[in-house]
Order: sequence, then C-alpha cells, then structure tokens
Amino acid sequence: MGIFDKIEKIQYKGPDNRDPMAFSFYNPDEVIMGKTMREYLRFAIAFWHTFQGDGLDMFGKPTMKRSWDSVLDPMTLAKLKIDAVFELCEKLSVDYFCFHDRDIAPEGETLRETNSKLDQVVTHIVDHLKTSEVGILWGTANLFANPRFMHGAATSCDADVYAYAAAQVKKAIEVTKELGGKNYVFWGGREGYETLLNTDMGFEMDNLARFFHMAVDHAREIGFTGQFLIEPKPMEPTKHQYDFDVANALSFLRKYGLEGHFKFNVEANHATLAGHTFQHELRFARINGLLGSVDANQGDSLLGWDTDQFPTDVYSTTLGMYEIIKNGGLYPGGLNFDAKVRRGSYEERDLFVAHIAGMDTFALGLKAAAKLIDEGTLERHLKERYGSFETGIGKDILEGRASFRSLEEYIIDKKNPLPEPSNQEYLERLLNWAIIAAGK
Ligand code: XLS
Ligand code: CA
Ligand code: CA
Repeated sequence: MGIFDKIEKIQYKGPDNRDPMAFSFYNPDEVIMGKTMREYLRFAIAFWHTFQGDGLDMFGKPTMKRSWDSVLDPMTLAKLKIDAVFELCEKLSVDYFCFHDRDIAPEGETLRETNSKLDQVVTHIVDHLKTSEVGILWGTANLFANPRFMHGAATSCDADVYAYAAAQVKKAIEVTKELGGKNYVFWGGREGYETLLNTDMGFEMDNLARFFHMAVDHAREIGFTGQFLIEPKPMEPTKHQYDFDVANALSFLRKYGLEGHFKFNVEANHATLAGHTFQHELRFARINGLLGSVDANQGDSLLGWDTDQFPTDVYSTTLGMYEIIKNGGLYPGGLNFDAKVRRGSYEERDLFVAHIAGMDTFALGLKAAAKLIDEGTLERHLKERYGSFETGIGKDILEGRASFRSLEEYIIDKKNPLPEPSNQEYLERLLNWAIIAAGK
C-alpha cells in the first residue's frame, strides 16, 4: 500500500492536454538538442516544503491535509515520509530529491543522539535506493532553525555554536556521500547580520571561509566527490546575508582561495530578491564557469519576500533554460523545486498538480529556448552587434595592440560615432514567437 494510492503514474498527453494531473510538455524521453528532457531538466523534489510544510504562516495555523497526519511517533513518521517521497518521485517521473538533515529525521538531546536517529532514517533510504531509480540530487544541513543558530552558524559570535555547526555539516556531508548524493549545498541560513553595531563583519567572514576550507578538507578526507554548491540569497532571515548574490559570493570565494571547490546553486526567487532577474544570476554564474544547479521556483514581484512559489512563468523558464542549454546542461546539478504549495492548496492532490505545473513550465521553457537557439536570430544579432570588434581598431583592442595613445590617435578627428540600434522590442517579440511555437 502506498501513501498516494488514489493517484496513478502521471502521463504525458501532449500540448493539447488540459488535465491538471497530466503533462502537456514534459515528455521525459523526448530528445531536445541532443539530450532527453530528463537529462536536461534533472528535476528534484524539495523534501522540506513537500513533506514538512504544513501551511502555517505568521497569521494562521497549519492548513495542509496529509495522509500521515494521524501518525504521532516521530521515527515512524520520518520513515513513512521517506516512503512517500520515493512514491511521489516515481509517480511524477522525477529522478531526484533534496533534503536538509533535520527534514528527514528528528533532533535528540545531544548531537550524538540526533546523529543516531538520522542514521536510522538513512538506512531506510538506503533500502529504497536498492530498488528505486530515484536518487539524491543534494543534501544540506539545517543551520538556521534551532535557537542555537540565532546569531548564525559558521558566522556565530559563539565558538561552541561554530563547533556544533561544523560537526553537523561533517555528518551531513557523510550522509550525502552514503546516499550517493550528486552535490552538497551550503545556503547561508543565518550567516549575515541584523545590525553592524554588534557585528565584526571581517571576523565573521574570515570564520566563514575557515569553515568552508574545513568542509573541503573533510570531503577530500572521506572521498566525497560530489559538487559543493553555494546558494546565494540577499536577505531573509537576516537583514543582510553574506552570500548576497552570485557576484558577491564569487568575490568571497576568490578572496579566500576557495574558487575551484564550489559552484553556485542559483535560486530564482533569491535572484529577484537581490534585484536581479533569474536569467541574470544564471548568466553571471555561467560566464564564470560556475553554474552548478538551480532552485526552480518563483517569487511574486509585488511581495518583497521569499514566497517560494512553483514556477509557472514561461518567459522566465525560457530565458533560464536558454542559459542552461548554453551551459551544456547542469550535470551533476539539476532543477530542484524549492517551492511550496500555497496555503489554500491544502489537498494532497495539490502536491501533484503543483509539481506537474512546474515541470511542464520548465519543459516548455526548454522547448522554447531550443527553438530560439536553433533558429539562430539571437546569436546572429549578437554577432552583428559586436561586429566592429572583428576587424580594424576593434580587432587591435581584442588582440592587445591598442593603448590609450593609439586609440586617441585613431578617433580624435573622426565624427561622433553612432552605434547600431538595439532592436530590443523586436527581440522580445522573437521570444514570444518561440514560446508560441514551442507550445504547439
Ligand atoms: C531558503 C533556501 C533553502 C535552501 C536550502 O531560503 O532556499 O531552502 O535551498 O537550505
Ligand atoms: Ca533554495
Ligand atoms: Ca527560497
């Protein structure tokens, strides 16, 4: 007997499908630009939102109705939810899930006790892995929920808290390795500050770097070969998070000699919170060779916080998939639905409806982005736009033959230069055409 017994495996029914419980665009084995959709998209379910989210908000009580609501024993419940995540992934044709240590097992009095509870659940996951195609995209440690982390973890003012966080991450990396996890994520949790009046920013950032170096050393020591990922976020829960955005976190990695050990897990909602588009953050990571994985969700432009909604904006997923195709895919990363159903979508069936919506939106985005690339207008336009650097003075600049003196000599008596027009409106229309064509 399964948890979602009333629900059959979700089928692909093609673009004309209007059944919320079937795919219109996600057809796992369809080949797009040389890879199957399954290979390009590498979907993952976020354990925390889907199995721990109860609909509680600052103004009201939990709303979610779940089949496991009557199960009271914490360890029985933990194992049941593991059964449920495998069943959900299999029914949705999702190949991975992601978890925090504290999502999958309850805490004990001491870290030793907590670790032993975690081990029991991990053994249960290992049993599932023996017979299932589903795997772990990434693991991580929850270094933000317990009151001990109120002033941060690796940036805490308290050395015992720092030690606790290190021991917790050590165990989380070991568990991720044991489960064959492809990546390990560091999201800054409470690594940031509320006020500089009580914060030694330089000291905290040095300590954070020490922490990352220890993580790199420990991974090497135990032979964990998964990709380490930093997930930037500008704010929330702290006023100012240290890993503000990709550019900021990259300068941190460079300053502390950590580049080469980390890539980025770009979350769409964190990008918009930082005042960027999703595509901007993906592009910035990609051009620096550091686009590792994606937290596939969306925010609400009228709400200034991390709403973690399921992605349904096809413009954004098209531009996102454009970057991902240009990146050659995300392997060993993937698209993790770090998204929660709205408080009013409280039925178990909504978990399926929401994931199907997100998967379909990314699948359509993939098809539209592939059309844009195939058709080539954007690339041609880009080449023309920078064409003046292909010959003459432009070529001299690129090939290092120019100086301020030679450039002055070249330009000083010429007429004021007028660059080519930008064609922005036409290019935006091109995007519409690609989406419409992909939807047929
Ligand atoms: C919170 C983050 C978090 C990370 C994993 O805003 O998105 O869920 O993805 O710790
Ligand atoms: Ca996230
Ligand atoms: Ca988020």
